[in-house]
Amino acid sequence: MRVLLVHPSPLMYSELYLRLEPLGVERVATAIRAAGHDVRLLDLQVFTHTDYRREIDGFRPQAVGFSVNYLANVPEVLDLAKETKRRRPECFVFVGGHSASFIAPEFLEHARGAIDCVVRGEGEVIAPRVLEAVGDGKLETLPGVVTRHGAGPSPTLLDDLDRFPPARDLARRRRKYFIGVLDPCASAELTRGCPWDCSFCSAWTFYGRSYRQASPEAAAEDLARIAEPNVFLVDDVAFIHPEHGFAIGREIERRRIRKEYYLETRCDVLIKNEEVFAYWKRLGLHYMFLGVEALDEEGLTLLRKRATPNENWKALEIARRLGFTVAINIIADPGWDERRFAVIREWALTVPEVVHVTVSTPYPGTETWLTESRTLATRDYRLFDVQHAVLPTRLPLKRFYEELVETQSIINRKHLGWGAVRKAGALAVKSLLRGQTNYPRMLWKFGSVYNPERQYADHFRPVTYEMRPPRLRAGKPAKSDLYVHVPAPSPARRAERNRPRRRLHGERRRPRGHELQEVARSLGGGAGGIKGPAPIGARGPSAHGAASVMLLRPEITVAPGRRVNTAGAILIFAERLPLPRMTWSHSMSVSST
Ligand code: B12
Ligand code: SF4
Repeated sequence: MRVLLVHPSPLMYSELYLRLEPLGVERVATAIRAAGHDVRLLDLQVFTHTDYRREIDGFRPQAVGFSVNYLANVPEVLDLAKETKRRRPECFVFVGGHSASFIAPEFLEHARGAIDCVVRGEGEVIAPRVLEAVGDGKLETLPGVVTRHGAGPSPTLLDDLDRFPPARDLARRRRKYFIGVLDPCASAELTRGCPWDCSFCSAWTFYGRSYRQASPEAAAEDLARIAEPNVFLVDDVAFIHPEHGFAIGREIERRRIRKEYYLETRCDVLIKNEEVFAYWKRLGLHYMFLGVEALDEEGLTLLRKRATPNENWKALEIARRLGFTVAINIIADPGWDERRFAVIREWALTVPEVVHVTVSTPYPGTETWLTESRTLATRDYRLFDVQHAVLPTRLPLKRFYEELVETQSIINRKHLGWGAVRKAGALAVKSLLRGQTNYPRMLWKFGSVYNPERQYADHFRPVTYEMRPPRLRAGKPAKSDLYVHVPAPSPARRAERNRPRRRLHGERRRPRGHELQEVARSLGGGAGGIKGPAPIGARGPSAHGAASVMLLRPEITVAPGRRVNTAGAILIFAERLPLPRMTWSHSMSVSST
């Protein structure tokens, strides 16, 4: 099949500071390619909609897959999906990615048939299976897949991060990818997921609070394959386990890989694991993003950062001592007034770090989405990009943007424009000499991207697609309302499940009548099906897959091979039986036959 994978356009933030390769799509591309498909990738961060149309007409894809990590890209993808179906009605259109996973039914509703399915969760394993199932009418039985006709079971996690390394060869115009002075810059992933649970973040809810690591060999192998001199590590929190960081580092040294790195981590992780960061400094790690988010205790508690202001300052001191260039982010609350903005400005000018200010934004998939008691001031997806205020502001909206942009620009003058030209100039010249223009351009673009008039005017654009409002609730929401990947049971729960069953005399739950009837019916019916009464251990097909007859009621003792009545004693088990609660009868009956 000819498959086109598409990453949508950049958001405001990426218009200025960075533009990075779509690593998730590249990994999905590897998996699809391994299944024998002809795959192309188009990144609209560096290509245009005209290029997209050209690709649709020239490549004539039989399937188009859109990546929607960012909520603000939803309208763009809906419009492109509709246009694609108009041009090529037979083309299969599917959507995956972080944000799409949290709003699948709503996405399909807006699409009015232009999107065949939304694939929730990680895409590597399931995407090839989706393509295999195109046209067979059973798409919605696959894990994580949602169509207008139904939804499959919860998505499953990739068992091994080493599988499916990114297909970087498919990302064209790679020289366009950069982050600040790291120009050009590739991306890589050493770990996936996050064990913390900050209330404003959906990284942990997407991955069901899981945390996985690539093997040091595979991680280094992947870095060695990268042609660019710089690498952005996309991990949510780098070096949670220092031994993993050291092991990758040793592989990097062994292979003599020389790159400059940028990564993101938490303040408490830097404090606890200072040595691994110091080690990586020697390997080429010069830039890091530290999740500070708020300056005061109250703000940090509200965000459930599980960090104190003291820890944050200590981490900044460590980073300075180790010689890192650090970027930090402060989340501006829409309730801020002029005084509060002034405090942030003053503070930001006294510290050497690069300070970003973003606006507090409840996203589907976060706890704040369900608990934020202020009603949304807008339901326009495009404004959910952390640069717009989507909750009511205490200041008049226009005034809020003036304060926000004023704060951002004063802070920016520290690092961009004429004020910093001496420092930045040499690096810009170096970039230009290498034929790279991303960083030098960034130095002068601030005013055209961040502009209170523009941000205010964005609220008055006609809205074609409106977000479904959250179902507000008091208190902590149930985890089941948040997760995409449902967490695996804890070791204690797993041990309990796997405990050998000695419950031969009625201490367990009896199967409900309708379950028995359903299984008995399926075993009894159909050509070749087992007709009751049947011997214990007999095998045959059933409506639920291969089934075998087993003892269910232990108080009836039956010698192996003896016939029992399906109504009284029985049954099962089937490979694909959709009655997981009956699994216990399998182990019980095994021990009794
Ligand atoms: C790296 C990263 C970035 C990179 C850019 C990555 C890129 N080019 O797409 C940078 C630093 C530029 C960035 C910027 C921003 N980011 Co960001 N980012 C991340 C981060 C930490 C990891 C993403 C990643 O690369 N993961 C690794 C790859 C392998 O996974 P993946 O992309 O999710 O892909 C997998 C699945 O999603 C799925 N999949 C993806 N695409 C497709 C397509 C199909 C067809 C299928 C079937 C499956 C599929 O399969 C993939 C493999 O398993 C996530 C948090 C997270 N853990 O997801 C936040 C995150 C996505 N970012 C977020 C935000 C808010 C932003 C910004 C708006 C603001 C900011 N200051 O951070 C900007 C805007 C960026 C833009 N597009 O213009 C939010 C998204 C919120 C939302 N719901 O919209 C997240 C969730 C972080 C958070 N705090 O909650 N980001
Ligand atoms: S903000 Fe960082 S530490 Fe908190 S849950 Fe998200 S990724 Fe984890």
